[in-house]
Amino acid sequence: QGPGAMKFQRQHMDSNGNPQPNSNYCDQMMKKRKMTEGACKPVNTFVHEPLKDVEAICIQPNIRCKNGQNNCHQSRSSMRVTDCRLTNGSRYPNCKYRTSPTKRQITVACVGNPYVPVHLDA
Ligand code: PAX
Repeated sequence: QGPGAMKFQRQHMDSNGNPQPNSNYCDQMMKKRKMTEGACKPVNTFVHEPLKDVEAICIQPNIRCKNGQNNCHQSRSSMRVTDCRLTNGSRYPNCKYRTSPTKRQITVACVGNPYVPVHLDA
């Protein structure tokens, strides 16, 4: 497994996490998954679905990514996710997040062989 795939899993996968998390979820998870080191990552999404289902998004048709590359793929079904957004007054190293659980289709960028998710595009 390559470094990109491992980073994706660290930053975006929480398969066994409660899809209806409490309001502390993002504060805890952003720290635990090391996205509050050096700076507070402004926005990050966690996906509460099995890893195999997220990896299978890579076999959906290619679409254009926000950066203009064409290695993005959108999930057919909506997925349970939690969006974490840095609050306005939050200042490093005290990273404070708003926790927003929702269901939506997600778009990932995939690379490599095996061809697996490395970036969450939307
Ligand atoms: P990333 O750093 O953007 O990409 P993220 O998804 O966790 O990480 P390394 O070697 O790590 O630098 N890669 C690509 N990136 C973008 N587009 C394509 N097509 C692509 N193909 C490969 C991780 C790695 O993927 C590689 C890229 O070179 C990186 O390699 O989002 C900023 C971050 O916020 C998250 C998603 C991004 O983090 P933005 O503004 O660039 O879209 N994020 C954002 C989120 O989790 N949820 C959200 O709702 C939004 C808006």
